[in-house]
Amino acid sequence: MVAIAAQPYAYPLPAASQIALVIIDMQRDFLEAAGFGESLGNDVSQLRAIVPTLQTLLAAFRERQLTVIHTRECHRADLADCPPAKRVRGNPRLRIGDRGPMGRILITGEPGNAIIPELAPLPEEWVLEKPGKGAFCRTDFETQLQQRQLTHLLLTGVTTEVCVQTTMREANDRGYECLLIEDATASYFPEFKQATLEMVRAQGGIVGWTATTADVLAAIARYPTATGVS
Ligand code: C5J
Repeated sequence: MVAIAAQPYAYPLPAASQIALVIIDMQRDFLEAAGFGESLGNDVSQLRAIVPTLQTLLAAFRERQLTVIHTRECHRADLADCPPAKRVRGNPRLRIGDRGPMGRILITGEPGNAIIPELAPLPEEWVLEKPGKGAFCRTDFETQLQQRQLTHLLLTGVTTEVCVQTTMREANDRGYECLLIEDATASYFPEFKQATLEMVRAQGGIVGWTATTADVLAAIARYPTATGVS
């Protein structure tokens, strides 16, 4: 069996056509000053540490022509897809839809809503816009996964305990085999990241698996590259 060395036990690798790297919300709004993350009072510099790791994963997936899915948390300009509860909760400096230095906060098409340049999607890559924390909430994500016959999702991105964990739980409930890449996800709260890793792999993998980038790269090296040479 070809597998990724993972916790709580080895994660069996499917056919190359069935696996996807899911990069959640690596947007300027969460990683740069004056975006949504900072408006909530967070130290956004903490999230940058995973960028080189994600670049390595992205290159390995692209080299093998494996599916890459980028997500963006965003809303329509008229906020029709933003529940009032989401907009009014708390006491942020700038609310969703307010104008900040990077354009309107968390609004699709605004400069701050873009994925950071280091991880910019290729024109042919799948970019899922999602109004919720989870990628399945009010999107066609499940339909698209089914149409493409994807069954195994390797999750990365930010923030671990919010959009990443919500998406992983939604996917797990729908029957997808999910693995969270430990050093390719980050939180504004390191202790929340650690707790998430432990809770997803507890009880025999109740939400899924976790593994390091090194172990993922070692395993996917079994898939042929576009040129046939690894
Ligand atoms: C948050 C996210 N934290 N992408 N969004 O509001 O995790």
